[in-house]
Amino acid sequence: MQDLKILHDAILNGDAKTAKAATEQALAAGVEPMKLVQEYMMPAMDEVGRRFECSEYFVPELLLSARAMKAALALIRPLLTATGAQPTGRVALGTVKGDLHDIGKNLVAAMLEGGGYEVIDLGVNVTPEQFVAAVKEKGANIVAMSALLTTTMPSMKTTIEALKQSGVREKVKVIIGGAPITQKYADEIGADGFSESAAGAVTAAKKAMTA
Ligand code: B1M
Repeated sequence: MQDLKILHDAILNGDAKTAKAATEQALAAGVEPMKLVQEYMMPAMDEVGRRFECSEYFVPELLLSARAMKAALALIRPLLTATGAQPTGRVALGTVKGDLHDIGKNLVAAMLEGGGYEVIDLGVNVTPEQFVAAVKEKGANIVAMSALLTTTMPSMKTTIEALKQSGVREKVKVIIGGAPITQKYADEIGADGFSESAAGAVTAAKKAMTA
C-alpha cells in the first residue's frame, strides 16, 4: 500500500488531485476512513495553520489546502453517513455569523448523520435569525454551532439569546464546538453541550437530549 504521508503532504501543498487519488487508493486498500481524517488530514490542516501563523503561508495557500482537504473529504463523507436507522433528532447546524470556515462543520454533519441524526446544514455565516428560523420553521430540536475564529465566538452567545427572545430556547438543545471553543465558554454562554471533535459532537448531542 502507498505511504499515507502522500495524503498529508498533498493537503499541505494544496494538491487536490493527489489528495483525491491518495484517498481513493487508501480506501480501496481498506484503510479506515476516520484514520485518514484523524491521522493524516487534520494534522496537515494544523500544519497549514501553523505556517499561516508564522507567515510562511498566506490566504491563497489556506484556500488551496482547504480545497484539497475538501476533495478528500468528499470521498470519505458518504462512508461516515451511511446508516439505515430512523433519525433520533433534527439538528440545525451552521458556522456562525461572520465565519466562513466549514471543513470542521462538514465533518460534524457527517458524524451526526452517521450517528442517526437528520442534519439541516445551514452553511456558513449563519445569523442568529437563521438558527431561530430553522427551529421554528423546520422543527429542529438541536442547534449545533461551529466557530473557528475568536472574533466570531460571541455570535454563539447572541444566537442563544435570540432563541430565548423568540421563545424557543426551551424547545431545543444547543451544542457548540470549533477550535477556540472550550467547555468553560460553553458553560458561560449557557450551551447544553460542547465537543472538541466531530465524533464527540454525536456524544454531546445524545447527552444534551437525555439531560
Ligand atoms: Co482560517 N483561520 N482564516 N481560513 N484557518 C484559522 C482558524 C486560524 C487558527 C489560522 C491561524 O492563524 N493559525 C486563524 C484564527 C485565529 C483566531 O481567531 N484565533 C484563522 C484566520 C485568522 C483566518 C482569516 C481571518 C485570515 C485572513 O483573512 N486574514 C480568515 C477569516 C475568514 C472568515 O471566516 N471570515 C480565514 C480564512 C480561511 C480560509 C477561507 C482561507 C480557509 C477556510 C476554508 C474553509 O473552511 N472552506 C481557512 C483555513 C483552512 C484555516 C485553517 C488553516 C484550517 C481550518 C480547518 O479546516 N481545520 C485554520 C488553522 C487550524 O485550524 N489549524 C485557520 C480542519 C478542521 C477539520 O478542523 O475546523 O477545527 P476544525 O474542526 C474540528 C474541531 O474544531 C471540531 O470538529 C472538527 C473535527 O474534529 N469542531 C466541532 C468544529 N466545529 C464543531 C462543532 C461542534 C463540535 C465540534 O459542535 C456543534
